[in-house]
Order: sequence, then structure tokens, then C-alpha cells
Amino acid sequence: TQGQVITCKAAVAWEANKPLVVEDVQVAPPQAGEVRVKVLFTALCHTDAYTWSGKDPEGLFPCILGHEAAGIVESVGEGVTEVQPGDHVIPCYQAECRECKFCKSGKTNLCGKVRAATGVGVMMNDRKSRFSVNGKPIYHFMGTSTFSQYTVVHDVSVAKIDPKAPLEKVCLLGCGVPTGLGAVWNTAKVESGSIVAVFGLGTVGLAVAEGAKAAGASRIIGIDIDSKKFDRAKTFGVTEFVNPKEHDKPIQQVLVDLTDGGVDYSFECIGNVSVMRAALECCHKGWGTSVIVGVAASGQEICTRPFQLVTGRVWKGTAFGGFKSRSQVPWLVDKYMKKEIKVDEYITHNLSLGEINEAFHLLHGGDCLRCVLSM
Ligand code: NAD
Ligand code: AHE
Ligand code: ZN
Repeated sequence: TQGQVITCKAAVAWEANKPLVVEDVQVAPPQAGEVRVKVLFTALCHTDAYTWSGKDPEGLFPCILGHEAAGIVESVGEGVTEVQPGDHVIPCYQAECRECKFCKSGKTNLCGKVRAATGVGVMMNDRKSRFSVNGKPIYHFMGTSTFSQYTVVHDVSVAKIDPKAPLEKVCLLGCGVPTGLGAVWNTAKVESGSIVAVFGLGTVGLAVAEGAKAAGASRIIGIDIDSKKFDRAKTFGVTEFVNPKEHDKPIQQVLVDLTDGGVDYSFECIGNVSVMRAALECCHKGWGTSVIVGVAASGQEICTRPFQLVTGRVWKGTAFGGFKSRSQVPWLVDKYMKKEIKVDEYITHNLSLGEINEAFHLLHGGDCLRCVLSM
């Protein structure tokens, strides 16, 4: 198949909010600096649902969504040296070129090399898509487009991993689990003994709890409007549960009262701007730090009284938990293989690509954390 167009199945989002359609899609060969990957397993993340909903200012249609996956390199374009056909890989929506201003700064995991292209659904080389259906181009998504049996990614957007790792599990290390762990370890740098609040107990929030427990947090307060989330959350490290619906006072006040003045660290893992405000305002005066992880819709803005920051609270955000993707995803895979981090526990459902609309439906129900699709 090397050098040839591959026709395979992919779930195409033709329009916002319209059911995805599994189509025969033509996938062009990788050009210079590109890698064609046979995707074997992909999970769904709420960010896929967010873009599909039409609320993502970068959302383009028709496109192939999907960014939490694992597969095997099928072929590589000219000049690609770090992976070869047969390598087991995880596509990375956050690239790492190691050469740009961002990568060299040592201050961020964001990479500038291909972001301009991935934000508009094309490849960097010729600003075109490698996907088409009957000659009609279909946009890429987040530089990954994993809801396809074959995808083309930039070489800076693919992490080579241990071939012994089970791809049907480690696909989760492409987004949600690293995001939560890294928000705690890299962005907030939670110290042992800290009091932590986690808003939203989906995959990302539970991974925050897992990371906080590993960091030695003394209390991990889980906040969710769905009380069913608590039993499961305990197994990820949450020690106390607060349902805002059971309180008349604003949730930030409830937390300040519970913690003698506020928490040391809080994490917003929902994507709701009023909760982001509450997450900042429940932080302790003088040092409390709040990390925004959730993605809010186009047009939404955060606000608070500047006095909150003047008096020492810190507002931060994180993308992919601050992990440098190509360098650290293989390390996370190794940690999973050594049973130092959970992955299996976040997988609540398994379906196939043909059932992708059902998978999105499950994702919106309260029971599903991650649904893994076999391709
Ligand atoms: P999820 O939908 O599984 O979890 C959200 C949880 O929040 C649910 O349990 C829900 O009951 C709860 N919730 C909803 N409204 C609430 C409210 N007002 N108060 C308290 N709890 C409330 O989602 P997820 O997959 O865990 O993702 C969480 C967010 O993180 C999404 O916005 C997603 O797009 C984003 N995300 C960001 C990054 C990043 O790199 N920054 C990476 C992955 C996901
Ligand atoms: N196009 C969206 C961007 C949303 C966003 O912030 N995405 C996160 C990853 S979410 C993964 O589930 C991210 O990595 N952001 C940094 C970046 O470079 O996109 C919007 O809302 O505009
Ligand atoms: Zn995601």
C-alpha cells in the first residue's frame, strides 16, 4: 500500500450535529514529514462532541473527528526518520518538534510547528487535506482524525511507544488521562499535604484525582451535579463529595467553609465558565491556584473580581496536561505497563467504528467515562 491511495472506512461529520456517516474514504499517501497510521483503536473525548456540536470556533465541516487513539505506522513520507512502518504509535494533537520557539523555551508543551495547519484542518506541506470522499476533500481535525481506519499525521505529532503495550487500552493516553494527571503534576505542581478540589468527575476530573492522590494530597474534594459519580470517584482517590445542587450557598462559599479558608489547588474539568469562576474563588487567599482544563464554547468568557488575583489567587490553564507529547507519552505508556497509573479503569464501554453514533450517545449519558472503538 506504500505510496498508494488507501480506501478505508471512516466516520465523516458532514455537518455539525448531524449523525456521523461511516463512508469509504480515500486516504492519500504521506508527503514529506508525514506519517500514515493504521488506527486500530480510538476512544471518544468530550472535545470531539464539542466540535461536532458546532460550538468550536475552529470546527470545520465536513471533517473526520477523533484524537485519542493508538495504531501502527503503515508508511512514512520523505525525510521521516523517527518512526518507520510497523512502529506502534499514539497520535498527538499537541505536537512536539523540539525546534520551534515554544519547544525550545522549556516553559510550555505547546508547539508552533504545525498548529497553523491543524487549526484549519489541513496538512502543513501544501495546506491540503489527505482525506477525500469521491474527490471531495474532507478536513482533518486536531492534526489526528482518528475516526478513520487510516489517517495521515505530521511526524512531529506521533509518539512511538512500546510494542508490547495493549493498543486497545493505551489509546487513552492520547488525551484524557494524561490531561488530568499532567494538570496536577506539571501545571499546578501539587505538593504533598495539599487540599485539592476537582470540579467535574468525568475522565479528566478522575485523572486529576488520581494524580492528586499520587502527589500526596491530604484531601481531594470532588464536585459534581450528578451524585452517581461519587462511588466510582472514590476508587480514583476522591475523599469527599459535594453536589452543588444540595446547597443553597454558592459552591465557592461551601468549599471555603469546608476548608478553613479555601483549597490549595482547584481544577475545572467541565468547560463551564461559571464553574471556572467558582473554582478560582474557592481557592485560599494568598496562594490558592486554579487550573482550567475544561474547554468552553465559542463566545464564552471567564470573569471574576480582579481583587481575587490581587489577593494572591492564581489562575492557570493547561493543554494535554503540560506533557511534551512525543517525549512523554512513551513514558506514560511505560508507567501504565508498570501499573503505576490506571488506564483500564477509565474504559467503561467498547464498541466498533460502525457504532460510533451510539458511542456518542453513551458519552452523553452519566455512566460512560471512555468508550473505545475497535476499527
Ligand atoms: P465529562 O463530560 O465526562 O465530565 C464532565 C463532568 O462534569 C460530568 O461528570 C458532569 O456530570 C459534570 N458537570 C457538568 N456540569 C457541572 C456543574 N455545573 N458542576 C459540577 N459538575 C458538573 O468530560 P471529560 O471527558 O472528563 O472532559 C472534561 C472537559 O475537559 C471537557 O470540556 C473537555 O473538552 C476538556 N478537555 C480538555 C483537555 C485539555 O487539554 N485542556 C483535554 C481533554 C479534555
Ligand atoms: N479549537 C478549540 C480548542 C480547544 C482546546 O483548547 N483544545 C485543547 C485540547 S482538548 C483535548 O480534548 C488544546 O490542546 N488546546 C491547545 C491548542 O493548541 O489547541 C477552541 O475552542 O478554539
Ligand atoms: Zn480530548
